[in-house]
Amino acid sequence: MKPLSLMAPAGTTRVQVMGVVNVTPDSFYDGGAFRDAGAARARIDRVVEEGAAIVDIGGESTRPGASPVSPAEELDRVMPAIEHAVTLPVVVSVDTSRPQVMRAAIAAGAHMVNDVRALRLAGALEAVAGSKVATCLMHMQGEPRTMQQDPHYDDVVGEVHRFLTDRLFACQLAGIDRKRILVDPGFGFGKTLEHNLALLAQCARFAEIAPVLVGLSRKSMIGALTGQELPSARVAGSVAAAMIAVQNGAAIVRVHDVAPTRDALAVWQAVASQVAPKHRPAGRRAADGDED
Ligand code: 9MG
Repeated sequence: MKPLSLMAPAGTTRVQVMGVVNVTPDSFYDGGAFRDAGAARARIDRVVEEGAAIVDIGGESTRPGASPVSPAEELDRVMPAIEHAVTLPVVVSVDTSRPQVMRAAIAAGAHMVNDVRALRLAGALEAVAGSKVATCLMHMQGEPRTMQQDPHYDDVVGEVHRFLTDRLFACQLAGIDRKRILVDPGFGFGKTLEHNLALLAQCARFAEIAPVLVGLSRKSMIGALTGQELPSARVAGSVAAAMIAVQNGAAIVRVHDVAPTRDALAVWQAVASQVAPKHRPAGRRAADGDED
């Protein structure tokens, strides 16, 4: 199948929705409901029907406190789902940090590697460089098991910006064309609520580096801001956060709730594509012959 385009053409504002498919038994966000291969296929079909341009398939939880799984287990979880997804009209992303999983997914036809470790594991840069796939480089301070224990930055936006710039440079040195690269500030990955809010408010800074992908969906920062304990009750807050990110320059939003995000984006997109009339000083009315 022909790979679908990931990036909107320059000068356009087409924002894309990436639907989350966690094939894990312990996902914080969806209760691991999609671990069974049939259920994972049904979830992928639903995400595509609801309008996701990209599906992001992961077999290892990266939620705070999560422990790693073996490479064999990760492959067992994700490969059947990837083999199904590549038969559908959607960009297929594999959410992994392991080069062997990247290679297997790419060989099966995946179009993108989403790596919360920004291709820092040995062999990961080479796995992507030896292919034509797109990649998302995410910032994370620490490792999932301990990252939320005491995150600290002197200047969170500056430090995340520097990290992503350095990783982009490392990718280019390894032979990955920068047109294939997206960056992600990594909301909730070794960050307090204040860090996350600063990053969201200044998301446009990261768009200076590369197209920006954000994942805010159902995260604890949304719970903290709304008082919603249950991740499934955080949909409205998540959609609001995604729209703020888009307003601040994000190109791709990674979400659990595709349909409500798609609808909110349709409204945003309609307004964003309006051409603003020229400002007239107060008290002056348009007259025939006025140039506009
Ligand atoms: C896998 N995963 C979980 N959260 C994520 C986020 O915020 N961004 C990206 N790129 N991947 C994520």
